[in-house]
Amino acid sequence: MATLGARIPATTDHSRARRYPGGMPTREPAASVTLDGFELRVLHIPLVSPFTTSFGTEAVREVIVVRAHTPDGDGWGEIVTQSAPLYSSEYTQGAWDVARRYLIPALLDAHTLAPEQVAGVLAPFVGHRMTKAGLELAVLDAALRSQGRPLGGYLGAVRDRVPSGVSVGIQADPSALVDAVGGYLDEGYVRIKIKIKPGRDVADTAAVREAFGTIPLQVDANSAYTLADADTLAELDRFDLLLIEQPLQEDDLVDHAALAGMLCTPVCLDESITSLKAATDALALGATSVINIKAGRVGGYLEAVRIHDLCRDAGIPVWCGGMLETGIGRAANAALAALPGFTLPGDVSASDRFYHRDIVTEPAVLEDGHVRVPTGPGLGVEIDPLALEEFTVARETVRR
Ligand code: OSB
Ligand code: MG
Repeated sequence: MATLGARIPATTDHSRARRYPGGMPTREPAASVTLDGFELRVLHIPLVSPFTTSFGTEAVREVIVVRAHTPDGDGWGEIVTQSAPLYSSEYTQGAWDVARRYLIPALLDAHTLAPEQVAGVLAPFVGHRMTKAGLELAVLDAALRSQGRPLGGYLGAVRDRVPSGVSVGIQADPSALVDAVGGYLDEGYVRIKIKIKPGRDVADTAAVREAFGTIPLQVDANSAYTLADADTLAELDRFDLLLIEQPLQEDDLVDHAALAGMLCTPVCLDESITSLKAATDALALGATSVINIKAGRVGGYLEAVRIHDLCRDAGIPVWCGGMLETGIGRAANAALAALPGFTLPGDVSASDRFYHRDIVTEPAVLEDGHVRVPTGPGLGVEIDPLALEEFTVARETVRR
């Protein structure tokens, strides 16, 4: 299914010419689309169980779904912000406002454009990467659907299915955590990630290691520590973890580099990697030796591919992170995770890990520990209009 060698052309690139002295690899750009309008919806989708991280607990996924209207059909995207600015500075109402007030008008003003031009049109507006990513995905989906072309092939996927890891929230106590992890292992998940926070780190990790032996295991702190906690974090070294994800705060690149020098466990950045430039800087500083790539956090799937390319050339392993995506973002993440540099299992779990009911007609399922990369045009999944309607709590259409 793959278009080998297909790569996203960089917009502003530092190292690309050096890495490809014979010239940039060529790839087939997506078709241009004419943008007549965008529909935004806020959805509230109940979670199968509350999800707790170091920054909070959610029982309902609040998310924004985007529909791009074009004369050749619609395209769908997802803005992965959460209801409050706890994981990142972005949040639902901020995303909604910046989308309708600035970003969508700029795209409608451009009117006809290729998906590869979306980031450039939106570049004057600082930040708001998750919002930009959701809009870009809707345009990309519309363009690829009009061409009958799957997103995976367009991005450069080389696999038809991806190994599926699961992110397990903080539970009431270590024994409840062991129960939860045991359930996911029984389902076939090939890698376990547990959330940690101060006071719920060493004992929780020890309990999982003792219960399940040498399973592929990693931990995610979501920025809950400081360098003063280095001794506690070094206690995790004895559990032979794949990595520790984002122990310190988003801006703490220098502190992450210092911490990495004190730990045997590889440090992996999530929150800190907001762009190709941030990834380049973090690697140069020695702040990270593995990268979690999330398209929303970095401003879109095209920037995500550029970070993948950078890491692949630098020999840095990457994996695909998740943001409790609906079937829209989950399909796109499966496509992204099928690129060759994604050498570690990602947080690309089955839809039913989070949701009883999804908003697509064929939600991602776990088969032998893997999730299939959709092969239909664009995202390769169809929206279930009844489910979409059921979960919609706010809706607005912005037209030219
Ligand atoms: O840090 O990876 C994270 C969910 C929301 C916000 C941040 C994170 C997460 C997860 C869940 O860990 C990943 C998933 O969607 O499976
Ligand atoms: Mg994380």
